[in-house]
Amino acid sequence: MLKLCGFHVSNYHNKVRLALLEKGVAFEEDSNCLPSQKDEYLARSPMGKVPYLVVDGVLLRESQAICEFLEDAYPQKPLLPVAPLARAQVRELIAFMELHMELVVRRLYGGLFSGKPYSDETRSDVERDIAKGVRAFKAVAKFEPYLAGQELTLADCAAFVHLPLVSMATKLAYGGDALEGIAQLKPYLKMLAERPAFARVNEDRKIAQAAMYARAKK
Ligand SMILES: N[C@@H](CCC(=O)N[C@@H](CS)C(=O)NCC(=O)O)C(=O)O
Repeated sequence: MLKLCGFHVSNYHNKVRLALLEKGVAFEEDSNCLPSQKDEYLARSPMGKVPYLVVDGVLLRESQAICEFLEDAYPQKPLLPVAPLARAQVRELIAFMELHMELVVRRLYGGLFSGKPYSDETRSDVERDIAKGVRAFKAVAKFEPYLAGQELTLADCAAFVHLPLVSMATKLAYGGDALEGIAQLKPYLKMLAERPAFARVNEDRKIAQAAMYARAKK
């Protein structure tokens, strides 16, 4: 049995949840599991992050490693193409989005969402680096209608959770959406949001986010 641990606001948790739901793999979930640097949590997740997946008592961390495990273990309803080059292109898209877009704007999150201001240097470094990430993403994103071509893949699970954060963070920090110039993006995200698995993850995220804001206001 599989158990996914994390919380519904986490983009990386939601990426894995989307893959599980789209693949139709049965799983349990602990959605009250928060990142922590406490020893007890680090014993389960050595980076102190979410998500992690429990597979028959064995713990697996890192969303991409988890998604690739799911592909290998549950090949029905694949989210990676068969051809090696096409598989690599999906992974390339995910690397561009995660390493060169989401992780870049993540440097602003403390300042934007938790009142821990970032420096002017961070502000300008992020502005420079996100432009590179967006350039790379635009060079490979197909929108035909999915990111990697005609089939839904893990790249779409990643895009759905990460790209709205890139838009939100850059709007807040710079007054303009770094993804504004990608005309296909809004209709693409809307199309994904109509799929039952994506609608469910989005709805649960909104509920969890509203609860989080309500707790923070208290
Ligand atoms: N590379 C990791 C990133 C996971 C990640 O950054 N998760 C965030 C929540 S969205 C987290 O746990 N942050 C707490 C921390 O970094 O200490 C993955 O793909 O699973």
